[in-house]
Amino acid sequence: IDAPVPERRSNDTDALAKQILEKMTYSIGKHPDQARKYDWLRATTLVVRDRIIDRWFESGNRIETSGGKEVCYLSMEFLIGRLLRDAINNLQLTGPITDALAKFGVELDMVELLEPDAALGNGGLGRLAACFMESMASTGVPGYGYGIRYVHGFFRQEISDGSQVELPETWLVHGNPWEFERRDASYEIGFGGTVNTIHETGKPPRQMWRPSERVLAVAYDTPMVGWRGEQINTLRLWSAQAVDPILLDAFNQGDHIGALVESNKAEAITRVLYPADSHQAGQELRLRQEYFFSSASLQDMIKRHLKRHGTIETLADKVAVQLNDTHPAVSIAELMRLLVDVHGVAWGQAWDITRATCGYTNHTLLPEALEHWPIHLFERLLPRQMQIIYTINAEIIRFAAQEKRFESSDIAAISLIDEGNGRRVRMGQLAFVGSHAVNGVSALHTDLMKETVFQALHKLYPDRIQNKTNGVTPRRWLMECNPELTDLIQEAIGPAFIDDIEKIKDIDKLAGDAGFVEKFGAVKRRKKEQLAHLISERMALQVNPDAIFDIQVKRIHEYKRQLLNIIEAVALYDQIRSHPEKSWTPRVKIFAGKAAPSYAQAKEIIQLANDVARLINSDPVVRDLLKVVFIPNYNVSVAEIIMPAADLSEQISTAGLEASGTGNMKFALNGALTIGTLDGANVEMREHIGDENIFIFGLTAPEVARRRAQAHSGRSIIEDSPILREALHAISSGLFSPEEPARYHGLISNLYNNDWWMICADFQAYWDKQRELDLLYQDQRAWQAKAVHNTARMSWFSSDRSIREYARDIWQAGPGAA
Ligand code: DL6
Repeated sequence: IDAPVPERRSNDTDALAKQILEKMTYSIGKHPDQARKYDWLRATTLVVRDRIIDRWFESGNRIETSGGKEVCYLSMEFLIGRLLRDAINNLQLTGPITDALAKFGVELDMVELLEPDAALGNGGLGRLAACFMESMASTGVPGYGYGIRYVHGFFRQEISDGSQVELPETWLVHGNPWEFERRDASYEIGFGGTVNTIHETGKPPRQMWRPSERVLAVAYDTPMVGWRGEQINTLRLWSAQAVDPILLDAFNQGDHIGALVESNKAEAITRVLYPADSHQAGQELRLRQEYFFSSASLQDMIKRHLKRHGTIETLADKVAVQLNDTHPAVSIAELMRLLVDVHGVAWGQAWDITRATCGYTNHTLLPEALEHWPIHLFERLLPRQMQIIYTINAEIIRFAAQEKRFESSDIAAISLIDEGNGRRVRMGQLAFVGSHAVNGVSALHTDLMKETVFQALHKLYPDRIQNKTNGVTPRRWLMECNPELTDLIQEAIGPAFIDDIEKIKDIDKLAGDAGFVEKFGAVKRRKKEQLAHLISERMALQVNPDAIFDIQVKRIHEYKRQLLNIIEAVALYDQIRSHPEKSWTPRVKIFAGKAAPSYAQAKEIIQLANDVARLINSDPVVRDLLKVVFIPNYNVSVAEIIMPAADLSEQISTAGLEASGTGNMKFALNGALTIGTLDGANVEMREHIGDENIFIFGLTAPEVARRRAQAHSGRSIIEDSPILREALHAISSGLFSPEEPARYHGLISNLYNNDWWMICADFQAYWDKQRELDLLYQDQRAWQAKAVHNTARMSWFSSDRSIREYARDIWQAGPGAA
């Protein structure tokens, strides 16, 4: 249709101010005199949104007319955070919007802080998906993010008497001005029922699934704004609704609750995000969530493809589906079902299309996180998909056994069905065999994939696994969270690095320039003051911005070893008290992160951090030399204040267990030095930053594996190390928990008996590195020079680079693709 296209809105201050006033009046229905702070947020968001929409249409038209390939990124989690600052920054409207709001006496900074965090993810995996959405738009890769519109995102954490308390998160209570409900994009999703074979004359028999239950998936679209607003992609999140909103018969018979049962059951699918990042709960609702969003996304993708290209046969040429971990792995079976049963494609061709279309990213090798579903549950909920999985499995096993002559142990490892564990469907194996490319998220992790969980599959398909090291978007994680550093860099080397982060390398040479290094240190000091202010406001605790800000923020997990860090704090406390005459470098040890509600050991670690903080912070003997802080309710917005304020970034996981890490990248980009193990992306960070600018300690992954195989215990190490022994004794004796002296007995005796996470094994090396850092910090010039090298050499860890690699090697999409 040749409908008129609205003119692009003007971005000058007066036009913006006029439009803000209009939104306040006609969309919000308030006179500026009555407007509350939240109304200003809404009016500003609507004005920014208008400017995005114009460009959104243009991006949509471009992909329609170019006939190019689009990417569908399927992820159960998108940890987006706030969007207003990101959108304003990427549209380069920060100055004009600030001025326009000032005309009403309103500050943009204040307005931005009111926006709730969209916390639709648990941690690394979800935040990576959010960085990838921004980088896809910024690098011109057209595509959709597909996920779930959880009503309640990641829980709000409070600390009460030192322990984590989980409270519901309610990001949608004020409505969400960024999203558009698309009732025209809604699909039926089936569960349960039976599968019948249909015989028609002249045609091969086919399978027909008759689900016993149906729910509706309704799309909500949020624009994802790329840098300079040149490309806007779509994040399409699915909300579940009942096909029949109310059972009128039941209602009319007086069963008012029963009348709503179906509706409640349907809506439950998208009500809450499961709050576990590395543990599979095995619950039916989770499988329903996974299938629900996978099926809706694939149906949507196929519908769009058919509308554009008319035939299903070209699907793999026009669409790339990326499975973000195994959560959407059921997509392999569902895509087969849609192709074979719904679109009449022959099995062999459907399998070729499925494999050519899909790619799978693995984000963890932790055994407890690998998804596998009991067959009886899978079969009951998804009977046709189960049949398809059996058929795929039979073919793969035949190929391995007959063509490749694999032994039975390898066949057992390859099988999509785990026969040893009460019969379960292995989602990792399903994702692997149904994808043309399988990737890990750091070089080390990719090697470990080949050597461990996917060893047999790697032998069967030796070209399938590749590495795509993670990255973070420099817009949010430098420009927006650290405008002071951005300005300083721009002053020194000009603005080119803003468009091309590789150019940030130009500041490397300024590490030898005393004036620049001093200014770099001054920016860090300012960011530390801002964090000190947050700590003072939230926790009524004063910390000294001249101390080393030594920060570990991430999910709480035994393998991430917050416990090692806490034990070091206790040991340091002990040493400061025993040797007050020494010249100690003041330190503030800062922790933040959430524990999965069912993860008892992680919650115990939170409590220990808080107990240790309580005693140390109130001890006048250590004065300003040591403080311990646990900042509650870590989320993306808090991270944006924390990352630029760190002197020292703690990346101390047991080697071989952290797939990549991305916090490590955000910290280093903002000039923090890293103390870390040779784990995940730390390995590659060392290669880029230089061994002399990163502080690596501890056992390597093969050394950890060897010790574990020998049933390593911590006892002899503890007995030989007075510093460690004293620290453990202090914790175990109840020094930090006088109200319950035995509180940490179990935690500490585990270290004596087993030391599974190599805390004792790595303690001395960690302690020594920390003391080396103490000394270095006393030479501010030397420290800040290393900090400059860190910022200068982190450009490779931009998610733009990661996305370009996915686009080139896996998707064959985006600029430069044929
Ligand atoms: O790849 C993103 C992120 C990595 O940086 C972390 O190292 C890894 O722990 C995390 N994995 C998860 C667990 N997911 N699952 N399943 O969040 O992924």
